[in-house]
Amino acid sequence: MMALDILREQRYKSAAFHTRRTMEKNNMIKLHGFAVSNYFNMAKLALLEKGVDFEMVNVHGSQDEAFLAISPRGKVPVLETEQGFLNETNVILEYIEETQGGKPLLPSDPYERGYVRALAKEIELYIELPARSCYMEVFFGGKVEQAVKDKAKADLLGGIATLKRHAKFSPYVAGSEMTIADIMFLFSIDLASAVAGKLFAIDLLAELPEAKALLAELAKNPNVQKIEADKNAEMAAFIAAAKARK
Ligand SMILES: N[C@@H](CCC(=O)N[C@@H](CS)C(=O)NCC(=O)O)C(=O)O
Repeated sequence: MMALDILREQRYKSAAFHTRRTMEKNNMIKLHGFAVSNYFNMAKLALLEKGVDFEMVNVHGSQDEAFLAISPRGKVPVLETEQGFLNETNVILEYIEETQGGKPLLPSDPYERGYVRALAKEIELYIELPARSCYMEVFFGGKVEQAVKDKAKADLLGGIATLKRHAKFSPYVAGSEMTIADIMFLFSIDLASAVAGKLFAIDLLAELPEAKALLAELAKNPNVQKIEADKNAEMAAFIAAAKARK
């Protein structure tokens, strides 16, 4: 082969490689959200645990028309797939589980899957959401009405009692393997504990040492550590912006 042909062939191969890379990149899953969002971090941890190649798009929740077009309630995370956008974290976690290989985050047995899903839903509805009603006062220097705080306290205690009754913590929430229930747990319990400590002077996990042990175990996970580092890097700017908005 002449030198020119070799050069042409190399150029062709490199162009084909570049096109393939670009296509792969365009088809790559994109996770929209920001590093301080606990729900965003749930989806991010699932992707990292599975070793999925994904891109992050830094965006905050908003009611802007352009954002509402991809997230109907204006919240993050949003997962951008080849077919379109998906919102709601539990749905995103399920989609990731169904479409991506890597480490399973749901058991194969349908009943066991149901058990994990029930735990994840209980943590979201009965722990994360009541705690969230007080985030404005606990994290952003705002004020929350006493009636809201009273309800949050009763709901949170009910949520923790539910978790104690239903979870296994052996050592993971649903048993011996890490699942989406642990992901929901990890990124809900820390915030809920902060709310309970600061507003009600309660150690939310006092009756649940197994949960404290699991948090300590999960804190050793390199992907959890990466998410924590990314979160801390963005935290000061996020809090300043949130306080300026209030
Ligand atoms: N139910 C939603 C909740 C997501 C959510 O509350 N995200 C927060 C950030 S952690 C958000 O986008 N807040 C912006 C807003 O409400 O304007 C989900 O499961 O994804």
